Amino acid sequence: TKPARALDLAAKLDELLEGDSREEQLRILVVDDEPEVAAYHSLILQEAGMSVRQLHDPSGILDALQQFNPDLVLADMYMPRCTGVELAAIVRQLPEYVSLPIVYLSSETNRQKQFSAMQVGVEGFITKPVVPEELVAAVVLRAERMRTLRALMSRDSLTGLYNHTSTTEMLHTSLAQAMRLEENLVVVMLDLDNFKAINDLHGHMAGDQVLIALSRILRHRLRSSDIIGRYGGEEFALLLKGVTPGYAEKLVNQLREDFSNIAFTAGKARFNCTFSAGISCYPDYTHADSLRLAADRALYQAKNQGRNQVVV
Ligand code: GH3
Ligand code: MG
Ligand code: MG
Ligand code: MG
Repeated sequence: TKPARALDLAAKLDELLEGDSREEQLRILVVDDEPEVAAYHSLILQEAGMSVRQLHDPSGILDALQQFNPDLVLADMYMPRCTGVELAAIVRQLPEYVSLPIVYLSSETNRQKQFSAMQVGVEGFITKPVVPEELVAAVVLRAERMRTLRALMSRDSLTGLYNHTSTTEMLHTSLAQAMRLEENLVVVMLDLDNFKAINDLHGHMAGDQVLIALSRILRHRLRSSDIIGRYGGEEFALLLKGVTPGYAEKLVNQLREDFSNIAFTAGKARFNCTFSAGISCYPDYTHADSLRLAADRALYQAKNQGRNQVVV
């Protein structure tokens, strides 16, 4: 049985994701200078279904965070080269880890010492020797909350698509992946046509319905490995992996046609909306910025040539 949801935010996330698959396994980084102790705690968490990485030398913390991207750090409080408090202080200096939960495993019962640990932003203490069920419950609760918060932060609240910041990050990671796998990566920049006029004529709410409709059709038509971002107000970015620009052009043209046939209503008025799109591709362009700029240039050309079209 699942524990009760800690926050209503989880319900908001489910609504945003609309049946998209959520990453399942929670990732936990276990830091302990004693390998047997680390292995024991790891085993408890793994048996509860979590993905665990062990770190025995706390000086490797930043690399471990970067490579493993955990949802929670479970750290021993006393280690020879670096105390748990020092460890937390190092982690908290970096903006991307300010809200990463850190839980101490410790035999420390001294209130003053626990308090000074709390001051560097530690989420809680679990006393050793651990009761496996308690350890699992304490970790799952905090790690799930972190996972939910991260997912919400990466999404746009109107459409549930990736927001500008996470789309930009994914352009970089997808490009690196494409280079590694020697695969194509297609970037599509897509912008609604004369959208200002739609807002002016039919109201902002009707405009919002158009944005939601487009995001739904994109979700339903693209593969789960493709990335769909709301890049700006009425501008979307698609990252399509392992396809040719020619294939992407056909796909986006089909989407364009189907979208243009949707009849929107606002009061008694009925209206349609179209989009223009520009396409670029790795390996034609080999940097994230040049890929995006090339897709932008193609989009600009599509607009100049009369809108409601796709340019490669
Ligand atoms: P073009 O075909 O050249 O792209 O013309 P356009 O009117 O679409 O472009 P412009 O950049 O002039 O206007 C974009 C409009 O998108 C203006 C802005 O109010 C609207 N917009 C941006 N974000 C939202 C939103 O979240 N909801 C609604 N309803 N409108 C939005
Ligand atoms: Mg120790
Ligand atoms: Mg526009
Ligand atoms: Mg625009």
